[in-house]
Amino acid sequence: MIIITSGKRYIDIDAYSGIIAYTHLLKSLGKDVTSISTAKFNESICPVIKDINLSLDTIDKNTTINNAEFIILDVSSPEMFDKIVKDNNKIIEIIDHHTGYESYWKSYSNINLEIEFIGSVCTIIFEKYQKYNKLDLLTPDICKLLLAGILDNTLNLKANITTQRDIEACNNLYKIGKIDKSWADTYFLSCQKLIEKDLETSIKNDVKIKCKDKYLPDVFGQLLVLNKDSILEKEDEIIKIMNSYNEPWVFNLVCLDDGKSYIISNDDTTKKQMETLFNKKFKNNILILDHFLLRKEIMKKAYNFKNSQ
Ligand SMILES: [Mn+2]
Repeated sequence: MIIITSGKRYIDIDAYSGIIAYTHLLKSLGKDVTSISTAKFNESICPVIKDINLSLDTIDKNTTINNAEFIILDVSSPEMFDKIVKDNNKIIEIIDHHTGYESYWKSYSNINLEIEFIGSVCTIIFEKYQKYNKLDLLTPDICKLLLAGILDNTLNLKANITTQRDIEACNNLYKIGKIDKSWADTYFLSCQKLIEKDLETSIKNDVKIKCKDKYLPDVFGQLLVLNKDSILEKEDEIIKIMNSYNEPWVFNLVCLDDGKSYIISNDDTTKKQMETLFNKKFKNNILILDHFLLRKEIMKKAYNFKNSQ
């Protein structure tokens, strides 16, 4: 049996949808495959997504994890893998768009490695449907899942990381699923409502820890919202939640409707790092980027910056 899974602490819509859609595809190719995650779902897996009648499989007594082989999506740093992955030699495939671990996996000839700096893993999964000539298997529900993964991870196709492949995948998915383009707003609004309902859980389900050695503090939070106003009103609450990690932290509030990132920090060293990195000044605890950046883009920028010093 093959288990398709992702990260251990939380998964987002890119991983969630990618796992479901890839499982569906490989099953149609006759493989014995199941989708399992023991991680929490972050706020990108919102009510609009949960209303879709597709989900991951559950572990039951018939699930034989010990003999399984693994496919891992949307993560390639081994310490971040779902806890059910205990042996790298059982991994047969890794598909990710976070860079940094390409050379680590080179010595594992058992692994089909696909790491590309592209907008979304869901784009790669969509392309696999094309490659295997299985586009007829893309039901409107699967199209919606893949669309949400791409739209979320590319900031509605406006993030710098967005490639032509992401755009084409979205256009195809809208068309194949007969989905109106206004569905993107329906999706993002559902995420925003979930965040507003429980800010603390939303933040904690999307915090990256151990960003060290990358010219960044150890704790890096991020939220993606349609509109920032109701969130920035709660700046004090965000600071309190981030302070609970007892480490220097930085927080990236990505706002879709004005296209900006609001970088929040209350620590002098971190503020100086961010000011150097972006050549911009904090005003109190907030530094505003004129064009939004995703955390993975900021991490890459910080990593390159550090190595150029
Ligand atoms: Mn992703």
